[in-house]
Amino acid sequence: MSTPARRAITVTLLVTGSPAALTACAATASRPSPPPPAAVVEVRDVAFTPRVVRVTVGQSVRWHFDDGGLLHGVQNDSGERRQEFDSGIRSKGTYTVTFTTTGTFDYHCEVHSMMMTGSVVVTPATVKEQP
Ligand SMILES: [Cu+2]
Repeated sequence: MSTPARRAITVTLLVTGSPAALTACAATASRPSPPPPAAVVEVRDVAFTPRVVRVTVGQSVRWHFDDGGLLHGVQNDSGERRQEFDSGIRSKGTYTVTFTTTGTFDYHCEVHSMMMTGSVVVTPATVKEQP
């Protein structure tokens, strides 16, 4: 049973890969904290707010579930295979996705698929200047 130990080593190498992460680890000596999300979507009042968010490739979107105990989810629409995501059904907490490819990614709440929909628009990290 060497798998857990090997996994721990892999995680450590990833964390210490960046000087900033190394500093953070030395200061807190706890779990690494990911960079802040570029956009936050509130899951409240049986809606996603804002309904459309825009980020660039490599940035992340965080959904914050806070609807008085109502169960919701964040699931990418079927047919989209380039960036799949699924928060599961939940009533609180956060769910974060880092988008690694450009495009418009439509999603819905599995519980209220007719009422709760949203989109993440991912644009290139560097926009070419027009000639
Ligand atoms: Cu819902």
